[in-house]
Amino acid sequence: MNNKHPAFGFSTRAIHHGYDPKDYHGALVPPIYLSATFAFPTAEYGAACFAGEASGHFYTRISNPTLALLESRMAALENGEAAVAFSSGMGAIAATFWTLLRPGDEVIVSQTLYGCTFALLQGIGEFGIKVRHVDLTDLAALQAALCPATRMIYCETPANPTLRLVDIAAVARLAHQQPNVTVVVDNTYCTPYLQRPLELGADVVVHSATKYLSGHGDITAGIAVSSHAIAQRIRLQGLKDLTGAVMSPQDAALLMRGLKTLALRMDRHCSNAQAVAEALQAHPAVQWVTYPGLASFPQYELAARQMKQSGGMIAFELKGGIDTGRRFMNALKLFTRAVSLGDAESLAQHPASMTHSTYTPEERAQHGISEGLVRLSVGLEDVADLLADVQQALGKCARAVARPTLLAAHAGK
Ligand code: 4LM
Repeated sequence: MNNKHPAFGFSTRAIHHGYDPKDYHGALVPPIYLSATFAFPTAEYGAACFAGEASGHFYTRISNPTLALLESRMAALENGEAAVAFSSGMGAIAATFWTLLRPGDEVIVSQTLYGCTFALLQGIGEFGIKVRHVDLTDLAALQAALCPATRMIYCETPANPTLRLVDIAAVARLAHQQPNVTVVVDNTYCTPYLQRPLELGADVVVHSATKYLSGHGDITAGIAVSSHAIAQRIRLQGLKDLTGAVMSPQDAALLMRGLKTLALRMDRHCSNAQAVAEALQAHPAVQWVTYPGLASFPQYELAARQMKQSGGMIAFELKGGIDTGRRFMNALKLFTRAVSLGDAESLAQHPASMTHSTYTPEERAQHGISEGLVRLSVGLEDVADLLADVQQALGKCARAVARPTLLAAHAGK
């Protein structure tokens, strides 16, 4: 492991990294620099800033002291050299693609991705970039797909919504046998508390910071973490010129507030999700359940090796498919029916008709997203209350599934 920020533990860095109150009138909490532009002491200094010859903040779309503090903290948590903040996860992903890919390049992407990332890739395909979807759990398939035009390998692990994992170290090893291939990992589901892709050989980590990182469902935000050299390119091309998707300083402050409790929250998300996943697995109305902390999880060994804990996300399907799934969702009283994830509140949604409706039904089948899959983002409530809610909703489904069976049995008499 190549630890660039060795001095303090994870939570200490999440709370303190890069800030000393004595430099800011003793203010315990970093001030928010609400300024779009910054004064030049002289015209010559301004020109030097624009020429990249002088350092310092001069326009918030390029940099801002509040964003800079957040970025240095995120780099410290992901163990990268530098980070760039964005106004959304999609902003971070789009800026990374537009910076690192050019017409004629090829990008290899894992089989299943968040719906808007999938749509973005279809979009960049129209600009002469070839996108190859490959099952990255099959290293022979990856080896076969790599070619001299390959410039990037992109994956989510765990994937949204199937939770399928990619072995980051194995993929990075293979990718880096070839020059000029950048491995980009969307670490939204895990956060750096559970998984640090850069330590496993990835080159760039992207996040929807809308989710666990901020943790309270009150901002949309994104982050890209990498080496100084890649971050500088993403900042000056992808952020400044190609997307303009800059994070607001207020959102950076809210995100830093969220980071202070990230480790505590993730521990609770994981233990609550484990209990809910086990309850689902034990229930007769459930067809299948996928959660990296269940011994039945197909990549259980990889999950244990690559992730510190199993995360807060569950995918499952009820007997009777999506009709029963909708009955389950509508019966929930404590879980909220909503997209997004990583909030204090537990959320339930149906990917095929919501977050992954950007895929056609045929594409969903091809990419392993079943029509009946229900996704849970398990929140921070008391686990007994969550289990009671899931059990009562499952009870309604079990009766609904049992009824036609009983009717059929009666009809047969
Ligand atoms: C959702 N997800 O799944 P912004 N990467 C991953 C994601 O899950 C998302 C983004 C990027 C959901 C949003 C409605 C793995 C988003 C995009 O939403 O642009 O911050 O992140 O429910």
